Amino acid sequence: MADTWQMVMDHAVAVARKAGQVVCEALSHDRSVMTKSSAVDLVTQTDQKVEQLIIQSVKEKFPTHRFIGEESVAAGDTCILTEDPTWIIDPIDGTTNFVHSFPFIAVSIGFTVNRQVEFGVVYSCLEDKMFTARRGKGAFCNGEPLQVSEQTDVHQSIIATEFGSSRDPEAVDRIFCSLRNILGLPVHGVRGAGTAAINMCMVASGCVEAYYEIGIHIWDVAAGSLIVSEAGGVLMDIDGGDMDLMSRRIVAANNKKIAERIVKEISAFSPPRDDSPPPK
Ligand code: LIP
Repeated sequence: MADTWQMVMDHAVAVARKAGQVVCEALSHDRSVMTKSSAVDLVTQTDQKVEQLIIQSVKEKFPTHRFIGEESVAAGDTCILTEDPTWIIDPIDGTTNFVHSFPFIAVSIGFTVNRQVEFGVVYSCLEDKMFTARRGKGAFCNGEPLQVSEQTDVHQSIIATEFGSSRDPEAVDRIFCSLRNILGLPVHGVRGAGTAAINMCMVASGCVEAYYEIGIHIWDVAAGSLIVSEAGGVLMDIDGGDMDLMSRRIVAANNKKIAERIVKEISAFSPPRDDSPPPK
C-alpha cells in the first residue's frame, strides 16, 4: 500500500518550492511592511499571499486537513493542535530578513498527525536548499543525508540564537544575560540566521552545535524540530524538560551533553503560550 504521508509530503515539497519562487520574485519589488505584536514584529502582503497559496493548494488535495498558519493565527484563527492531520505553516520565516533583503529566508511547513510531527519541509529559497525529514526516515538537504556535528565540547562549538521581536525590558535583559553567559563559557562563536527554521537546519547540517530561543512560535520550529531529530540531534525545553511545540521555548542541539550545558546558562522566562486563550 502506498505510504500515505509520503504523498502528502511530496505535495508539501512542491508547494514549498513554488512558494519560495513567489518570495524570491517579491524581493525585486517594493514590500509593503506592516507590524503585528510590536513595532519590530513585521509582516508583508507577501507573507499573507504565500500562506494563502499554500493553504488553498492543500485544501484542494486534502480537504479534511487542518491548518495552523502564522498569518491566519495573526488574523484571529485559533492555534490549537488536534489529533487531526495538521499543516503548520510559516510562509516566510525570516520576514525581517525578507524586508531588508538579508539573504536567509525560508518557507517552513511542518505536518502533524496525533500531535506528532510526521514530516518537516524547510525551503531556504535564496540558497535553493530544500531541507526535508520524514519521521523515522532521516533528514536531507536537496536529497543528501544530514548528520549533526559530533562535537561534545561546548567550548569548541558555535551556538545559534536570536534576539527575537520582543522589546520588553525584562525579556531583553534575560536574552542578553543568556547571551553573555554562553559567550563567556567561552564558545567559539554565536550566530543567528534571523530565522529559527534555518538555524535548526544548520544544527541538522552539523555547522552549528546548538540553537536556542525564547519567543519563537510553533510555526517557526515544527518542521525544523523533526529535521534536527532525524539528523541525529536532540530537542528540549529551555529548562531541560521535554520540548513543547506550543511553549515558545526551544533548545535544538547535536547531542544531549551540549544541550544540557546550554540549558544551564539560559536565563529562562515564559512568554504566553501559542495555545493560550487570546487576551480579552
Ligand atoms: C522569526 C523567527 C526568529 C525570531 C524572529 C521571528 P518570522 O519568525 O524565525 O527565530 O527571532 O523574531 O519570530 O516572524 O520571521 O516568521
